Formats: sequence, C-alpha cells, structure tokens
Amino acid sequence: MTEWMGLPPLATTHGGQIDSLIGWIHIFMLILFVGWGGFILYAVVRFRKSRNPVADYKGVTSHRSTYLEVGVAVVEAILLVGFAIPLWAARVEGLPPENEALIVHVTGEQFAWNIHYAGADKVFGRTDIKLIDLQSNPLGLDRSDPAAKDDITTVGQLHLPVNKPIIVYLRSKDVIHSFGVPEFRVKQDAVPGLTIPIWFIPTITTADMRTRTGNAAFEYEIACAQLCGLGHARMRGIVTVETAEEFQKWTAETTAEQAGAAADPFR
Ligand SMILES: [Cu+2]
Repeated sequence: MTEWMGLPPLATTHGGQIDSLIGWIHIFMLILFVGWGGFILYAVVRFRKSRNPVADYKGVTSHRSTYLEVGVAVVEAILLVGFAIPLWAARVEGLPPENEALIVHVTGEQFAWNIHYAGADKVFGRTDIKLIDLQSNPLGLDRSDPAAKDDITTVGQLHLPVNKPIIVYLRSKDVIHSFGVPEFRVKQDAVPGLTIPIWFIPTITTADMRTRTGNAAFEYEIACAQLCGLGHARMRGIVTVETAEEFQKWTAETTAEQAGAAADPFR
C-alpha cells in the first residue's frame, strides 16, 4: 500500500505501521494542499478589484470557513490521537522483556558509533571514564572486571540476529547524535547525559536483502541523523543482520579475539 512513497525497503516488524502513518499524513496533507490552494485561487478571482472597486468593511458573514477549519482540526486530531500517539506509546513504552531480547549499548561520539555487547554472561562490564583511550578503548571498558571478560566492543560494526527483539540503549559522549537506520524505520537522538532505549525486530538478513534488492554490495547503514560537527557525513556504522547461528559464531569468535587481545598487552 505504501510503495508509491518510494521509501527504502522495510526490514522490521513495526516498520509497516510507521509507513502507513507516513502514507496517511501524505494523503491528508495532499487534501489540505488542494483545498487551501483552491481556496486561494477562488479568493483571488472572487474578490478581484474590477468586481469589488470599493472595500467591503463588513467582510465575510457566512460560517462556512469556520466549519472547514474545525473539520481540518478534527482530521489532525484523529491523526494525532488515533495514529501517532498509540504508535509512539507502543514504541516507547512497550519494550520487550530483557531476557527475551538482545541488549546492545550504542554510544555516539564525534564521529563514530561505539557498540558494546555484554557477551555470554549477559552482564555489561564496568566502564570508567578514566580508562577511555580514543584509539584502543573508546568506551573505557575495564577488562579487569570479571563481567567484562566476555564483552565485545566494536567501532561502527553492529551485528544483530534476525527475528529477535533488539533493545539498543543509546548514549552520547559529546553532542547530540541520532541513530538512524532507514530500513528499520528507526531514528532516535542520542543525547549526552541520557540513556535512551529503542527496540525493534529485524526481519531480513543482510544476505537476503542483497538477493532481494539485486545489490550485492547492500549494507544496512547507521546514518547519524543530526548534524553533529564537521565529520558528521562520515559518521556511519554498518549493521549486519544475520541468522542466529551466524550471530552466535561471530560472537564467539570476536569474544575470543578481544579477550586474547586484552590478556596480551604487547599485542
Ligand atoms: Cu553524529
């Protein structure tokens, strides 16, 4: 129903609702545009100077325009109360239970996305601002904390299993960034000092999307959607949606790699 809008392909369960809301807004706005445009043309012709050489100080006496304006307000109220608020509530309040979801911490900074997984123990290791090293440890993860032993951190590489609820806790280290993945119909500001949860269920793996779109180089991309500084345009991240087995394999390999690197200071 929403193909006519030319949106990017859809790859989450909730995205269809967002698309239909965007569709309805376009339809109502088109009606408004035609209505108001027609009214202006009518007024220009109807009240032209040659027909009305002397100003009329009484003005309009009919109530038709009032009814019309009330009608527009009612349609807008229906859009807001009937569509936008319920959808917003489901996205913001209806978080899935944490034990059924994959939880990822995503922290924006000028100009990168830092990704942090808790690893097999599902407990995020301690982070400390004093341990932050922009090159080797941008999140300040304390590898001596037992909970951090199996944690995974990456810069700009977000791996997600398909068909599983994902909760992303969004943060920012410096300015306001925005986590936007167009195919997921997800876009949320990352605000310094706040931890903002967002959730979604990806439905199509990167490999499937490559087949569907016929684009062998297709990648889901995290695009920073707030102008956050000079390097904003290169603040990109790659989201790899894969099968549960592939995700498991990636997790195991990356955990082993990073735990090894942490244990060997000369590496
Ligand atoms: Cu940014």
